[in-house]
Amino acid sequence: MKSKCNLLSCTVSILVAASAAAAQLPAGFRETEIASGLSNPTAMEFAPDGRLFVCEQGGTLRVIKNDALLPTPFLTVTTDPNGERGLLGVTFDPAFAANHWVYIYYTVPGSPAHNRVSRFTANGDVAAGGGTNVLELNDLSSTAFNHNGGAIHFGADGKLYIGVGENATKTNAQTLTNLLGKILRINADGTVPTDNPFYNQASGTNRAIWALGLRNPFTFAFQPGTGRMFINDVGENTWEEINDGIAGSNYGWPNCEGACNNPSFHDPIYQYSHTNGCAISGGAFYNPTTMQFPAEYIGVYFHADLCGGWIRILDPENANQVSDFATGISSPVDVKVSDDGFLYYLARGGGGNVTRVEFDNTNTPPTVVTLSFFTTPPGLDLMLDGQRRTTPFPAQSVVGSSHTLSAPSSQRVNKSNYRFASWSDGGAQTHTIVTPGNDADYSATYQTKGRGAGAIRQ
Ligand SMILES: [Ca+2]
Repeated sequence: MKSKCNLLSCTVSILVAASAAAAQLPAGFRETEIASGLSNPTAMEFAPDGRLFVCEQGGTLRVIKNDALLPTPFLTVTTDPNGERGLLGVTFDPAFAANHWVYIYYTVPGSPAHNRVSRFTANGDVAAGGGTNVLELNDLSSTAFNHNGGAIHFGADGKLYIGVGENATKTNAQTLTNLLGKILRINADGTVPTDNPFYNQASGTNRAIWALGLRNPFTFAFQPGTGRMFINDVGENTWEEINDGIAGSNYGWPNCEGACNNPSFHDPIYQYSHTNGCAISGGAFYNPTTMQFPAEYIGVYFHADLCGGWIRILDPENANQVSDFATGISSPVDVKVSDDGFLYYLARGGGGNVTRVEFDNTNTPPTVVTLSFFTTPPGLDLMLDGQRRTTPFPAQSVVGSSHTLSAPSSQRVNKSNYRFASWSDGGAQTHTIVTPGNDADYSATYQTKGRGAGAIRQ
């Protein structure tokens, strides 16, 4: 599918046929739908306090608190929701706990319309008062409603980074005279840091340009701990890109889509073709405060594709190798990892929902059963894994594990001599048992030897 089908508007047709069927996940993982009925959701972000904020394209910012979608929006802005425009991004000030500042990216309606970053102050679960405009972006085309970007996140340097699309005018991506087709970097108050890479080449607001040559950086992410940045750039006809976010980089659009081996441009660290999807649409590193997934997931980069309906993982520690994670998701637009170690995905299809993926570690510990060992007559000894023990005795054992069980040939107890005769399970005198799924008994029958009726003569 070609992405001339726009990033968000393309999903309208998908949405019609969508159902909220569960995703297919790797063994050991399960998922739970946390919220549904979200209207054309576009992006989500966790507040430092664990609440999950979700943007609806039409201008409402919703709050999911304690696994419940609150009926009252955090805020509603008047926006232009045509095509890929609308409320497209949300993030939280690094000092949110103290200042309660929430930032959004949305399209201000008008002739022409333009995109804006605005800051609101939280009062509990709703915004108190109106917004403070932090950054006004360039006027948008009156005919092209696509390629708006919209992702906003704070870097480890405390600066606000903003992904801006080229609004379907390809040349925008290569000029330092506007903010379109770029990653921007600003201070939280909207001023431009003087150490920005093009500060001395660009003028005015364009000094906010931090990287260029992008088509539609709809999503990007910072890795907790390292501060490393991955930028997802939505391609046109062939390639979806994951790019290493490096100050001053030119990522090549429109001179190239995907890798082009031109030293003027930074090639993507990974690209996939449109045989696998149509638009890369969400990124999150798995570096939570509390690990919930198995150790091999530490540091991987979850990313999704809108039309492919999948989430895959890229492993930066393993040569950027990519492997499957989830499939069967109806138009995923964002993925996030919570501090407590769960993966959340935001799906535009299926009526608009947020789903949490958990690793089902309750089934992971090996199952233990009790094996009980007896002799007839009771009180004789047996050898379990080389240790001689007097019957009867129990032993805890992991299902499926092996043990060596042996009955001494002859034993003398209370002045009587006994000789091994048989095992209850039919095994040889020394044999291997594999622990079954349930508690089990093993009994050795001995016969007396020497004098007495029924004794075996030596
Ligand atoms: Ca590129």
